[in-house]
Amino acid sequence: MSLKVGLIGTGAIGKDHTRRLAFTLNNVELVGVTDIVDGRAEQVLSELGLKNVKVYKNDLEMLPDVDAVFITASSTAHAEIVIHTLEAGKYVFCEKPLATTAEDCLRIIEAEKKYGKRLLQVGFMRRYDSGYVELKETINNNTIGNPLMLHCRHFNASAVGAYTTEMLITETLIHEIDVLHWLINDDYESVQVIYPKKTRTASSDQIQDPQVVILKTKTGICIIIEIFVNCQYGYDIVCEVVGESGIASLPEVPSVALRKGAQSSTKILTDWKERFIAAYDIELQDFIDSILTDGQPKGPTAWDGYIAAVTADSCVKSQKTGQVEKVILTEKPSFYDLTSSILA
Ligand code: NAI
Ligand code: ISE
Repeated sequence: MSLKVGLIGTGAIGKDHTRRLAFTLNNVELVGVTDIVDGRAEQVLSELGLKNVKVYKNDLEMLPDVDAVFITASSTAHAEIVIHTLEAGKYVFCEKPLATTAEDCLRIIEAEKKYGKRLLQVGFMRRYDSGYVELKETINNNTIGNPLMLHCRHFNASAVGAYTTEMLITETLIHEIDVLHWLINDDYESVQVIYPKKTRTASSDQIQDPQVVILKTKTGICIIIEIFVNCQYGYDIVCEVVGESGIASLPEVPSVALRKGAQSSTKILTDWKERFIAAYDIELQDFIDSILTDGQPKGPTAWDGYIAAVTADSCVKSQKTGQVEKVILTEKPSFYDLTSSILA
C-alpha cells in the first residue's frame, strides 16, 4: 500500500523533498506539486526528470487527490495551508517553523483536536539524526549524571540577502529550541539574547550576526547557543552537554582524516541538505509509515511547534529589550498526552 502525497512550495528544501519522495522513499506516490511562483514547480519537475507528476494551481486544488501534503512553502505561508489541509481531514507534514506566530500554532492545534486524532507532524528533523538520538540515549542512561550546562553552535557559511536579525531566531535557532528540550527532558523557563560584535561579512549591515542565546530550563540547566549565519567556513553544528560526572558531545560528521602538506585536517560540510541528509530521509519515511501502519504520525507534534514558537517569540522580545524574558506556555491539551509519540 502506498500513501498518495502532494508537495507545496518547490524552493530549496521543496526540491530536495520532491527528489526524496520521488526516488528515495518507500510506500509513497508523489501525485503532484505546486508553487505560488508561476513556472517554478514545472522547472523543478523538469530538473528532476519527473514527467508523471502533476502541477496543481494551488493547495486547495491538490487536496482532493491526496492523502497527505508536505508543506515546504515559505514560513509565512504555513499556517493557512496547514489549516486548509486539516479542515479537509488530510495528513500534513509541515516544515519548521509550524507557523510564524504562537497564535497561529494554537489555531492549528484547535483544528487538529477537532479531528480527534493526530494528522500533523512538524519537520524538526534533528530528532531523527543518529547523533542526537545517541546523545539522548547517553543522557537517559545517566552516563554523565544530570546535565548541568550545554554549549551549542549553529553556524551557516552564508545566509541569503533577505535574512533578518529575527530570522536568526525564527528560522535558524528554532532547530535548537526544539531539539534541546527534547534532548534533556526539560522545559524552558527563560531566554536572553546577547549581541556580540557584528561580522563584516553579512550581506547587509542591518542584520545582527552573530548572536548568543542563553536558555534556562525549569530545573536550572543553562544552555548557551552561538548562532552565526555568515561564518564563511562551513555548516557547523555543535552540541556539548556538561553533566555531573562527564561531558557528552554530538558526534562529528565522519570524514577521512588527512595528514598532508604539514597539516592534519578533517572535512566540514557546507550545506544543511548534506549534513542532515539521513535524518530527513528517516523523518519523512517515519511520517509515511506511521500513517500507513497506525493511522497517525508519531514525530514532533503541533504542540512541539507551539513550544518552539513561544520560545522564539521570547527570544525576539529579548533581542529588543536585551533583558531576560520568560517563556510562558498555555496549558498543554491532554489530546497531545493521549496521542502516541515514540519521539517524546
Ligand atoms: P525557498 O524560499 O527556497 O522556497 C520556498 C518556496 O515556497 C518558494 O518557491 C515560494 O515561491 C514558495 N511559496 C511561498 N508561498 C507559497 C504558497 N502560499 N503556496 C505555494 N508555494 C509558496 O525556502 P526554503 O529554504 O526552501 O524554505 C522553505 C521552508 O522550509 C521554510 O519554512 C523553512 O524554514 C523550511 N526549511 C527547513 C529546513 C530544515 O532543515 N528542516 C531547511 C530549509 C528550509
Ligand atoms: C534553514 O531554514 C534551515 O532550516 C537550516 O537547517 C538552518 O541551518 C538554516 O539556518 C535555516 O535558514
